[in-house]
Amino acid sequence: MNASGAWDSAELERAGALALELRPASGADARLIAARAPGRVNLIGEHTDYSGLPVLPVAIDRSTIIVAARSSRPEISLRNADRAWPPRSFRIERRIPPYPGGDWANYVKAAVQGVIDHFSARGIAMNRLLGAAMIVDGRVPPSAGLSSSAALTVSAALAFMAVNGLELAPIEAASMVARSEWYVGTMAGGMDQAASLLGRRDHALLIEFDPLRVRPVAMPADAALVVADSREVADKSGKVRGEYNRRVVECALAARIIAGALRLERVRILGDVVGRLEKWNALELVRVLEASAPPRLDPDLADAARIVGIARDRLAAELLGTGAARIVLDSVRPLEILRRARHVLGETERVYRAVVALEAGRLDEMGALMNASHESLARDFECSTERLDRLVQCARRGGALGARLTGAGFGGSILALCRAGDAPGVIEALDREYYAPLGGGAPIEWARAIVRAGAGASVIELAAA
Ligand code: ADP
Ligand code: NG1
Repeated sequence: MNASGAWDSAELERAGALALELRPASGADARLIAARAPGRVNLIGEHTDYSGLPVLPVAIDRSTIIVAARSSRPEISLRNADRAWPPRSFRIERRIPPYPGGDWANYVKAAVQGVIDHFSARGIAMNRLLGAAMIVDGRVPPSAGLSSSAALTVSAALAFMAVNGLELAPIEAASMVARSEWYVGTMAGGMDQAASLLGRRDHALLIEFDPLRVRPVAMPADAALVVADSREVADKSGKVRGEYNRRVVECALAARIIAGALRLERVRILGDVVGRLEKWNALELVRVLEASAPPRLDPDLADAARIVGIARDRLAAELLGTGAARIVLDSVRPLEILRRARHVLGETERVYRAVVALEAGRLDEMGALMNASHESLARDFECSTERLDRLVQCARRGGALGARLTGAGFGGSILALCRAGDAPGVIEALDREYYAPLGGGAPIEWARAIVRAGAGASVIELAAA
């Protein structure tokens, strides 16, 4: 993963500045490690990853950088270039207790815990680990649907592994980090970490799961991607977590309803259903199930916990403890749940059609698929908001070929696909029709910007000063 070519000159400068801040604390000539991990936007394939179904994201030219100095003490001491995130320090031990929910350093703890679990499960002794002083500089806007959390977790995992001389192929690291983010309480799929680790310049990534695999798909040269922030915070370590986790559970229950109706065995997630029913058109399947009104299913929380494979008490805490969403798992309505499945199964078809459209350079078709994705997320998955819908409409009116929410939704950002020459006009339309009426002055440059497909995460060693 020592690919210094993945670093642009601005990132190397940022690493140099962080090194200057870190060195006095860590000894004048300490050899330092620098890890960078990008955020991502998702072209299509939303809320499919945790059902084991495909996604088509793009790693973006916005990254988080961590510079680390080894220390013989088994402790991670953390500072952040943005003083809004307070310093933290924690002991490296077999079971690292989390900070209270919402603490930024939990993502670093998640990464360290993930590395320890991964290597111990493979018989590598983890009792003599080195600690590190780390400083973080994140330029992926947080809680905007661009995976700042994955950029932080991936860069922390890479830095911690490098400090300890541990190596993993990027694809293995992606599986490891994906699972380790469950530590913060979000039952996420593996899209963000895979995109961050496996990103390729000028390419989107078709990512499939179980087992994780990736195929780069070239972005047509005349395509431009505009990201626009709704200014509605979608904080998954906070209030959005309950809604997100509820969708994960609903999709697992949908798989079970479908399996029951079709007498399929060994079905855990919707991906298992798709795998077994190749002859079915997925949307046709949902239509049949709707028409035949499957029997009412009243799973209790223990049942749901077993289906998604985590302890009942933890599920209860994650789903019910947030207060934001009243999760009523004992009165699940199968038809509502089937709408979630309709989105996921339809979205799966759209992902594969999108790959064909991109490879053929058919941007109009790609735009139409993105529009259909948004409609399905809004209507069936109920994760859009009035603001996201409005932003999507503005982008389309401004000349985008297609626009949709990107990331988990419930706020956050949208992504618009445009012909390169039309992107400035789309941004102008967003400023005029969306940001100006919101008030609060002109939007900051990053609130709406053209993003480019960039390289995946990597680690370099910084020369001693
Ligand atoms: P996203 O879609 O951006 O991943 P999340 O809500 O899942 O949104 O994660 C955002 C959280 O990640 C922040 O609240 C914070 O805890 C953490 N985070 C992200 N970037 C940084 C950073 N540069 N410094 C500190 N914490 C960060
Ligand atoms: P964002 O909103 O970027 O954090 C989340 C999940 C993804 C995926 C999408 C929806 C996390 C860390 N990531 O992305 O795995 O499920 O929502 O497609 O929660």
